[in-house]
Amino acid sequence: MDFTIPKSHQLFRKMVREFATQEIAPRTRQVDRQGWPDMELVHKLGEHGLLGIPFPQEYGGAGLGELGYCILMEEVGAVCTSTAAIIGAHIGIGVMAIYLGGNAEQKRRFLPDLCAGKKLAAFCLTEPNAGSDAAAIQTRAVRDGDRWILSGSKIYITNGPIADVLTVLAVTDPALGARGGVTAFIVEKGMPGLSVGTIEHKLGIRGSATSEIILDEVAVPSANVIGQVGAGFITFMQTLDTGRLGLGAACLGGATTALDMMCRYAAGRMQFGRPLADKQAIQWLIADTATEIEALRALVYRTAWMVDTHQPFTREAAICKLFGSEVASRAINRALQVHGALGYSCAFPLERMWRDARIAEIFEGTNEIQRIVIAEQAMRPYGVRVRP
Ligand code: COS
Repeated sequence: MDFTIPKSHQLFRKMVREFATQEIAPRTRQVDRQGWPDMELVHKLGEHGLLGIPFPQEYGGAGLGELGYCILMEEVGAVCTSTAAIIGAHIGIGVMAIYLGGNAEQKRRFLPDLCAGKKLAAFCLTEPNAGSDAAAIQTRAVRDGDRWILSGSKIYITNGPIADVLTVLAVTDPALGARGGVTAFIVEKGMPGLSVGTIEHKLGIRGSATSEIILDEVAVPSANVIGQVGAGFITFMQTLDTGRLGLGAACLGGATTALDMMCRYAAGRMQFGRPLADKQAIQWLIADTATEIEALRALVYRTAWMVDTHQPFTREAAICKLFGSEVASRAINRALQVHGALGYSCAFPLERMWRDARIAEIFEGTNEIQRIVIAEQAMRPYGVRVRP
């Protein structure tokens, strides 16, 4: 659907592609090996204005909307899933929670530094007893005059160890639950009682940093309550909608790279006196992957247009995330199969891509949760409320 993309955004794609090729791609293998982000690269992302792409210019963003964000995620996802995960945790959910739920003063206070990459964000929802069941969180916030005291722990937080600004969901009224009893807070690095717990060692996206976040009676000023007290669950759900779309875009990039690798190898690899591309078994893998990628591309960019034109998109974002993660996993798995033992070798990038792709079926809401969200939306007109 490139034909619907304005010139400004096409130029932006060109710029990001150059940046991704020159700055990100050469570090992809190294960040995977070291199991930690390259902080120089994270700073460069900020210096190039890439950490505030969708947000309005008045808050220091590039003003390129969701369309710009999806282009960014597609191009970065094409070369490095770890870097896409860092950007997704920052823009797609961390900063997005403040942008969607915060008041003008909070956006003025926090967004400029976050958009410039002077500060990095993380989104803190998941807890040991609350993964898919987001409303079951136990982190507690108790009012104390003009501040709130937060206690609890969050786990599997992407950017957790390197974040300066954390958007945190906590229970403020256990009797009300998700409907009015849960509030979102902006917690800042350096606040007494805030600490980084266990660092995760992961199968993939090893070039991103994931950790536990511990809140031990952290005093957070009321000015850091995102929006209204009790509105946090809805803000976090709306934030996840945009995050899931961006993740679908990153998967589109990864799948496209896999198809490119598959075709390139099939064209050059000779077996039984003919290139692999001459064999129908390989052609069908290529054809199925190309078909799925085109469907995903149409889905992602149509959904971005829906966001930018202020239409509801919860269902479409869940579809992008579900379909995108499965398309990327299938595409990379097929590319690995076409490459045979070379695909399995650590000397070649496909094994890393294969490990990296798996997380997209799990984080930002498992694919099982996406199916529940999609079924819920489908059944609404029939008067049935689908429950998890
Ligand atoms: N946008 C706006 N409002 C939403 C919403 C969305 N995307 N999703 C839910 N809500 C609203 C509901 O409409 C409901 O309000 P009303 O009863 O007034 O209509 C309220 O929030 C509670 O929703 P619901 O009853 O559906 O909540 P559940 O506890 O049943 O859980 C799911 C809903 C499963 C969708 C939610 O828990 C979820 O998304 N879980 C996955 C969490 C996740 O993605 N974790 C990843 C961690 S971050 S990387």
